[in-house]
Amino acid sequence: MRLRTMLGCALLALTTAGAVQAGNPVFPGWYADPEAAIFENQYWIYPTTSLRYSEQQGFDAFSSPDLVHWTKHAKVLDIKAISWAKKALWAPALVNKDGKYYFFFAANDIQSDKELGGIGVAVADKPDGPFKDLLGKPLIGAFHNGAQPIDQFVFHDDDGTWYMIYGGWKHANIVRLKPDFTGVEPMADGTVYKEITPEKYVEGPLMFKRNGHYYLMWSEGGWTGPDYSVAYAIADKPTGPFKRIGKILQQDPAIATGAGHHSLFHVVDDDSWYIVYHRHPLGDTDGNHRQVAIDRMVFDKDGKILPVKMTNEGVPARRLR
Ligand code: FUB
Repeated sequence: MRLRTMLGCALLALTTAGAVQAGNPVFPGWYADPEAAIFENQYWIYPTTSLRYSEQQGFDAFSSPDLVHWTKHAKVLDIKAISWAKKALWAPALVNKDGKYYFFFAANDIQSDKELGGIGVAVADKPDGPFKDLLGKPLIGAFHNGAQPIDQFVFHDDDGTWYMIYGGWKHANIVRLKPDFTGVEPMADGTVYKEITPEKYVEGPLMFKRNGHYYLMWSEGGWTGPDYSVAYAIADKPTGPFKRIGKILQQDPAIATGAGHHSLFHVVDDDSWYIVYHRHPLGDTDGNHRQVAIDRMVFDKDGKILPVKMTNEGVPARRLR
């Protein structure tokens, strides 16, 4: 049995053992594509506002000291700060570099190279903004290898290289970012936009490195429906080749549907991993009714990711040291 209570912004759950848990969804509201980041000893989540495209006019952020108590930071990036953006602000990707916070986003949902839009980048001095457009134009404003310029993820390799993995419309590219994030530059073999699309890939890529191996994760299926899900592959290089291993997150008829477009918290103290993702409430067929949830992600002894068990309880309180 669990008791639910509203405390501040967070919907909390008390287990019979008395432990405080987040409860899923972790904060109220329709939000999607959550980006998880750890900044200034706090957990941060930067989601897409899951509204009609014309109403997606800014990004809120959420911070927490313990994965349970969340504080909302409204409109940390406002569309008014991006002269070329009109609608469809999607899928944040955040990094901290040299004391500045960089907020990569997609805007305008462009359908061809004739339209203005794509992936942009904004910068701020603090994780809660206010973020200002860095370039005054898209960083990637055209289709390459068939990939719609959306759903960017920024990966910092341990050799110091900054990569961006991105792409909608069933194509994923990897690019090497200039160190000041003002553009892209060729990789060692001269390629600028390298396609790394794995089997069944749709959108929402993410990369991390663990024990010397590069993991590529992505979403499959359609984001408005119940079959949206997350799969992964492992390679020896960030540029692949990536051979699909299988799904690790998908709908559960007892919990929620359409679980996908995720990111990860990695707590290095004890090498624990949390998957932050969006999902639809059971029985709700409105494609924009997406909510952010957190559950544990676990590896087996061989480094394979075990299937994620979605929960209503969420995860126990976990402070950063
Ligand atoms: O939220 C807008 C779009 O929905 C994202 O860019 C896709 O990945 C899907 O989650």
